[in-house]
Amino acid sequence: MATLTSTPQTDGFYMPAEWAPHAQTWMIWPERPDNWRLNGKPAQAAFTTVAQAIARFEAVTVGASAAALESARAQLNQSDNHRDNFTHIRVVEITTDDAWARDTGPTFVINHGGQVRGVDWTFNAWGGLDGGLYAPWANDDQVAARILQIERCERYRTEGFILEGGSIHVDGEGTVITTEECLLNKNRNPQMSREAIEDKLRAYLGIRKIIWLPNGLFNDETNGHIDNFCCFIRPGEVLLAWTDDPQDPNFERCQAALQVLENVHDGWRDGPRDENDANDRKLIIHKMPIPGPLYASAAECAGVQTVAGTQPRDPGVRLAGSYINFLIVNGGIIAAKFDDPKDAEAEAILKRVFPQHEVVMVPGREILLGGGNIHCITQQQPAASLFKTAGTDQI
Ligand code: KQY
Repeated sequence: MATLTSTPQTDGFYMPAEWAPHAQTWMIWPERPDNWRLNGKPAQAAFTTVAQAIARFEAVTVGASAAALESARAQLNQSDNHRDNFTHIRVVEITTDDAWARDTGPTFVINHGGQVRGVDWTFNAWGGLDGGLYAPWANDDQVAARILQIERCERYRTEGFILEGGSIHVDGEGTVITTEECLLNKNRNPQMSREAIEDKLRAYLGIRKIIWLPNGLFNDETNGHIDNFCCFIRPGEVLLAWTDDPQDPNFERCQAALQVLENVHDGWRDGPRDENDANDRKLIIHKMPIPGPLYASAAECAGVQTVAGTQPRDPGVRLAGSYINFLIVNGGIIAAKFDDPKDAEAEAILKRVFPQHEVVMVPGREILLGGGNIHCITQQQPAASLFKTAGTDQI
């Protein structure tokens, strides 16, 4: 399919909210032994649980290397429980460097005619040679193009502009939320001003309003991705990771984020307006506790191969555990639990803020040991519509 030289914004495309109907969710099989302990076996079991949980609600496609293709297919479609009720999980060959579909997959955009295209951001492994998590990353930078080719979707490529899907959350009505810690980091697009980066977000996400939180979660390996810290649950409402403990290194981060969310003003280019989101709503803010503090055990760290240039594993380093890192699917919420005392409260909050969805909590520790969680390892593909939607002129 064609690589387009225009932008989604000029073509009338925009990124829909995660709760808009999905055609499917994409994942990538974890294989990298210097990130996933014990040659990825426990992570493969954890990814399988996530994939099967999603496949109860919508189709799932998993990319795996040629060498792992058959093993992945067998594991993903094996069921110990005759009551498991998931649809067959498709496995396709994709050569990758690791397993983070949120960040290496395309950001899908739609228009009011029901068409779906994809944005292929340039990827540099969360910082390139300045704090990035591994090198080389050339295979990962090809993932979005490969997925779009498989799906026969037209592609926008932001050549040279670095961004990961985990660093943005949209409400589908014109507002994006992100962090300065990540998008303004000198290891992403150091040559660009904040205004130039905002222009890119408008052009490729079809949004009008940008909410900048100062930081993401403490010790997040991604330089503070928003998807581990704060997300939209519906237009005008956000869920924010929260601690009341002043000793927690997240305390100042949460306070600073709340301050922004409670006082967002004017993100418009064409003149100041006293407003909150792109539709002039004041945000409703829900708080979500942070699990732990969680740490990897010495035994868990010992199972990860040590390779120069790859993120080392150390039991003294706090893990960036979060209940925010969930995926919204068609009719469901797939969220991580950590065998932590706060799991029950997190589940109750998710059920309260998503009363129309079935909340499914699955074990997240093994994914967290690799540096992320359920949202980070998934990428939703919006449903194409054969019929023109009513649409609005607001986007
Ligand atoms: O959380 C993510 N979006 C990616 C984390 C990558 C960690 C690699 N060790």
